[in-house]
Amino acid sequence: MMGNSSIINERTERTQWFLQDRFGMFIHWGLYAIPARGEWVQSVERISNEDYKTYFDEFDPIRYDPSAWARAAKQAGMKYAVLTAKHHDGFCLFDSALTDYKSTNTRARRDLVWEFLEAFRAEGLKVGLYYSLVDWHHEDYPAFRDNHHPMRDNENEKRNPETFSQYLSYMHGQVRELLTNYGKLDIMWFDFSYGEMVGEKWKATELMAMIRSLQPHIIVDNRLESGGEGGGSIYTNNPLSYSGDFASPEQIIPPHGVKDQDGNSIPWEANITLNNNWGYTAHDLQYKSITTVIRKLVECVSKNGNLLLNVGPNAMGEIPRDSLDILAGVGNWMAQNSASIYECGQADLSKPEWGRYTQKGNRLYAHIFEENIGSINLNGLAGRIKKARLLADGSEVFLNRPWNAILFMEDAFLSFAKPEALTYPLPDKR
Ligand code: FHN
Repeated sequence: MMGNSSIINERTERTQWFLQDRFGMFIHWGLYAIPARGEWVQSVERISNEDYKTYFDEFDPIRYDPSAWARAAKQAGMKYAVLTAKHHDGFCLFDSALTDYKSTNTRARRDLVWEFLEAFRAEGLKVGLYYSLVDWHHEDYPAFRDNHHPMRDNENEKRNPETFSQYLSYMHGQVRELLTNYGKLDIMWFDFSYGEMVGEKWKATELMAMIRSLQPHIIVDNRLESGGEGGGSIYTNNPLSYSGDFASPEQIIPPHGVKDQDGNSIPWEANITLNNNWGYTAHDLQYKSITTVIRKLVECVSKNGNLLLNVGPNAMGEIPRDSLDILAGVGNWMAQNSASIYECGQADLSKPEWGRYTQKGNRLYAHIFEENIGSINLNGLAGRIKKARLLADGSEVFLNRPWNAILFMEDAFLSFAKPEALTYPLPDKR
């Protein structure tokens, strides 16, 4: 079936930089950093807007330094960043003319989005904004009904769903503000559709027409039609104007990447937390290790995908130290191995049992996850690779007998997707 080739062709052109950059920072920040129990705290604990306003009255991130955030992202090897301009609680981190519920009306009296964009652009990173379709604060947004999204007390019941179109005018108006008043944006990250609230329920065709008219180059995720579980017309070869430019699997890396119904790879980005929460939590200390993050990044790229790795700054405006330490460790690995990530994608070879491959042109990168390099057998590649070097220092990788494969690629570079392995003794030269 002929797909909607013009939309697919435009999507391919718009996402070129995205598929080259591969690695970005997700930033969930807002009033919820004060209760420090995650970004859904208002809903899960059924806090009324009146009680939640305590945090609005108090919010004053005196140590907010987006340049420090940008430097941490850049050092980690990240090439772009996406900040929550408005999350589900409706609090706007930008100076919207359409609401008083915004950071410029808090003690901070700062346009936090503007400062973020300026700081990350100054470090050479591309910038995106996350915007929640869901809004627990706006008087015309109807409550969720199913118990999957526990809502606050039934103050929402007083709201008249028929005035939902008023909310849509507000939502579209704020998106227009972000795309008009904040310079060139590279990504618009909507979140999220659910139940019957998909596509035209958000007046998505009209919204996307406005977005494309204001910033034609911008790339948009697929959540005008889906939630974190995936879905929507982006998976077909006949996408709609609001299908989005990339799929957004959440907290998972799809086993075979993301492909359309004909098996064609489509742009995708796994968004993943460093611990178990998107928003700052004082108690969640279950952080992923540096090795785990590196392996997730390698796995995404090995399947033609991106990794959007989340940080949740605290109420003072600081990225938590645990998160910074992990980013620094990932950055140390990227400093020596980023050639196996940037502009790379799925290899022509199937996944080896000892790790993963990524590839750029005729250069193959073998990412070794296993401890003992000697047990790894490249015989299946015999006659196919001419030489192999260790990516970290360019040293010749002396291929002991199981390795005496002459591999097909012009040259193969071995990266150790485990930072400790960088010092792992290679087999004695024979
Ligand atoms: O409900 C949100 C959640 O708080 C977070 O923003 C994630 C990030 O992908 N998106 C929604 C859950 O799918």
